[in-house]
Amino acid sequence: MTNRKCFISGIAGQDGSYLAELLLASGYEVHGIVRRNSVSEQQHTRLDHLGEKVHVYYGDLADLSGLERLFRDLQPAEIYNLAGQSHVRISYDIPQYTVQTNAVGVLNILEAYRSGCPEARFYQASSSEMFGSSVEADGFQRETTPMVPVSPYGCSKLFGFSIVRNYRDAYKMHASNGILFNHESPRRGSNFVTNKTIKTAVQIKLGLETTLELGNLDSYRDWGHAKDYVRAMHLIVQQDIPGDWVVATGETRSVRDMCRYVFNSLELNYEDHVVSNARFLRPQELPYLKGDATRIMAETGWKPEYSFEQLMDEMIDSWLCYYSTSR
Ligand code: NAP
Ligand code: F7E
Repeated sequence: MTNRKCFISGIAGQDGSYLAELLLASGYEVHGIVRRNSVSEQQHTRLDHLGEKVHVYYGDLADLSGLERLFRDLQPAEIYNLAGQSHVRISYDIPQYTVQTNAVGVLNILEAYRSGCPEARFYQASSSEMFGSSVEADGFQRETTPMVPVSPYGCSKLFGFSIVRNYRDAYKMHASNGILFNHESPRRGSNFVTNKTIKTAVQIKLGLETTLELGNLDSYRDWGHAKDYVRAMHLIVQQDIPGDWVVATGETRSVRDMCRYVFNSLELNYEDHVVSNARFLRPQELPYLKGDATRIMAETGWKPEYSFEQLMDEMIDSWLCYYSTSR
């Protein structure tokens, strides 16, 4: 491919920042959009280390004309739509906003792609949350598992997923979905359960905090490392035939197991510190996720390089380092 120009929406998010690093290292010219924030210093914190190597513009999935102009001018070869309101519980507080971004926003970016650079390849950040309460008899979710979402977030992502399939089939566009299970890293927002737990456990260890307030400890998640998952995104876009692929580790653990591991690693007992706060419960919970990534492994050779323990240890070390240098 001669055109090595790529475009990432959500470039300043957890996944966007790792994907930008991966694509820069692979020789791409990397472009992306960030939303305007009144505190401009908060705009690119996850991108600061990349300096001028990435080309960043103001943009929003709600702003169709801005996306159209960008795609017409840039003519990217690959488009990664990672922008989204990504917090499931918060999607209950702001359901309409969530749908505007995660559903109508996908339609907007697809339309800009269709009119401005239809020869490009497109990746959509779809989610295991779309499966909702569905589990196969063998305990896994895979590409063929029915999707019965149980949150405004899951419902909005299911629209995004479906409209990408529709545009692929109707207009013969190279548009694919990655159905990604939970993935974490030191760059994860600290209101997701792994990073919240790890940050507070480190604060407890250092005497800065005494308790960790959580919601449901008995849901199960399939947690991988964001660095492994952005590799999968790139591989998906390189496939000759577009499609939909599950990306997961195939292992599942409860939130309680995750807490036990984190507190034990810091020589603490989670039962002495974790308390329940109904504020963090969801009106409807997705109880169990375990993904079968057989298809992507067979067709692209992808496999995760990080174990659950390595992921947790990296996140713990990151917070220990943060507090040792900031005190
Ligand atoms: P993240 O850290 O929350 O990043 C999302 C990015 O999207 C942020 O930079 C955010 O900007 C931007 N954004 C939000 N609304 C936007 C809008 N209307 N227009 C333009 N940009 C907007 O999430 P992530 O973990 O990197 O996830 C990336 C994508 O994958 C999301 O779509 C998420 O729903 C999906 N996903 C994530 C997981 C996971 O476990 N991480 C699993 C499956 C799917 P601000 O910083 O300004 O808010
Ligand atoms: O919750 C439970 C909570 O918010 C995981 C997003 O990246 O993955 C993510 O969505 C579990 C849930 O992630 C707290 O009830 C308990 O069962 O870390 P989370 P999520 O909802 O699974 C999917 C695949 C995405 O696509 C999303 O973008 O942990 N839990 N206590 C809690 N969760 C939070 N956030 N906070 C608590 O205090």
